[in-house]
Amino acid sequence: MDTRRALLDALADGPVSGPDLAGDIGVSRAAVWKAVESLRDDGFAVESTPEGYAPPDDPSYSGPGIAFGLDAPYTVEYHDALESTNARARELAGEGESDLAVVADEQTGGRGRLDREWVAPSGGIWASVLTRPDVPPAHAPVHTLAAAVATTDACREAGVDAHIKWPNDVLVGEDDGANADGQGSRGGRKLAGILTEMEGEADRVSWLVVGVGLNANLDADALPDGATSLRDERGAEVDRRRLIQRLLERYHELTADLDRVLPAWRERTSTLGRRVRVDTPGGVVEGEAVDVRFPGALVVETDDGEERVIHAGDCDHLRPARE
Ligand code: BT5
Repeated sequence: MDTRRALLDALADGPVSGPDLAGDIGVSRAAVWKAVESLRDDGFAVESTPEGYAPPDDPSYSGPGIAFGLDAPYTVEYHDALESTNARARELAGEGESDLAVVADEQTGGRGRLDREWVAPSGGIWASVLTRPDVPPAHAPVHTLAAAVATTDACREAGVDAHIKWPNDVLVGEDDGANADGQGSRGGRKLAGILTEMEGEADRVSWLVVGVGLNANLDADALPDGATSLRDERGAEVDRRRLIQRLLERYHELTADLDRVLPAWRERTSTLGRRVRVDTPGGVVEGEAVDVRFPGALVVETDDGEERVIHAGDCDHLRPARE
């Protein structure tokens, strides 16, 4: 694995001959050749040119393709199909791994929050990042918010005007409040969702898995009602490799400096300032969403002027109160 990584780094600077590679990396020429073959087997089509080995012009959406040029310290484990990238990342956490992104082209048993089903056919971006941040377990939710910001930014760079609905849905489109029947609206069409899982010790997170499901090159028709995809919104395919690289880089940047997360989240949300109804484990809370507070709680001002701080729940955007 290390030789492969070193090879990917060396190839980023242009064609290199086998002997030069062996010298630079400090392995035998046979080991270089083996690593080249192994990258090719994994879908990274290393070319043989007169000047030496060269990277493919347009690397595929694959493990080495995503790792190539990635400006974030994650190892990438790629699967064509997997039950759930979160489940796989949890398994790897149990084996002591860290700083790793599990990516699948298709998930056969993707999960949302509260064990809800997450539909994840081939063509989406289904990824889970495993880290071991040195923070208390209670601070874990800020990582979920960081992932929502990272996902939103990657979508915006791809030309889709995404926004965040508390806590971590990434949506597109008009947020026009309740339907005629008084039910809350989803606040737009759902482009992405995030599922965070962790194990904590008394004062420190042991491992943290943040799973992002982003509908990239999919037909909304193949997804649950209320969902949309980047391809449907832009009318053109997205480059999934670049998109996930941006997402991982942004997530790494934000989680390296957690103070930046909340301000960035506030700038990208459509929830603050709205009338909301939040279904929490302790009952329904209705009022105006006035702020988000570390590590990710929603502050709601109810009609009787009470301030409620909500740590978890499903949030609906409502029509403004009677004039
Ligand atoms: C979420 O749950 O939004 C979190 C989804 C996290 C999925 C990622 S994919 C990579 C990683 N591996 C996993 O197994 N999971 C993570 P929640 O807020 O509970 O929303 C779930 C609801 O969204 C479902 O009940 C459906 O109504 C809807 N839904 C399911 N699949 C969808 C899709 N592809 N796009 C939009 N909405 C979907």
